[in-house]
Amino acid sequence: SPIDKAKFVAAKRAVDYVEDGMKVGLGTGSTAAWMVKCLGERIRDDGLRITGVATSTRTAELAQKVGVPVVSLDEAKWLDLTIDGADEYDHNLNLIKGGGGALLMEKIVATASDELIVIADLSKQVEALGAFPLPVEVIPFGWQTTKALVEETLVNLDVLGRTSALRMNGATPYVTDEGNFILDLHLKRIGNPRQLALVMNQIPGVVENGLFIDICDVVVIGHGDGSVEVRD
Ligand code: DER
Repeated sequence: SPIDKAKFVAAKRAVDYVEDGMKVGLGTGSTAAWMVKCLGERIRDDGLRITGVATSTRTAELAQKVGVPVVSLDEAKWLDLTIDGADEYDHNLNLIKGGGGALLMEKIVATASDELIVIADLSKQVEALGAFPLPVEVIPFGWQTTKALVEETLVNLDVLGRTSALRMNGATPYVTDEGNFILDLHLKRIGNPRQLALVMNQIPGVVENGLFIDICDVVVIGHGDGSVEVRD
């Protein structure tokens, strides 16, 4: 499909930034999966030598499968580059991430990197963040209280919508790799993403949110016709 082609060409172009000897953060999601596969090919075909740090167990499993060596973040300590997808990016390269449920490890790994390259198709580009529900990771203890506090906090902030929903996995709550729950916030439009990102993480019970502010350095945009655009 054109979207799949767009994701693939963005992923392939981003892998050009990877140099021998680098420590690379491996993102999560369908676009990042293409990137991991392309890395595996360069390791096999060009003898590229890199060390990967995964942002989810499913990315770690894929990396294993395609021959990308993976170590823990503690072992790597600091990374040269992280390549990851996004659910939305705006003109300031601020992001909403977490559609794939990996936002906590993704933000830790991205922040532990000299550079974050986001790979995306054009459908992720927005004038303002917030059409995509904002994922907020919360600990399971007292999550309904946390949810109420989150919604109460939204009343005083520059957002259009104010409802949140517990992310489910069938009939039970979705559980992240770190054993937490996710609330998806239906905000429609976020007027001040920087403020919202700061306020969200002050609420007791909230572990992390999917707003990536001043973290992304480059967005590589793939198109269905195979062309690629780099924005930094
Ligand atoms: O969950 C995430 O943050 C993923 O990167 C997600 O936002 C992008 O997933 P996709 O590449 O499958 O659209």
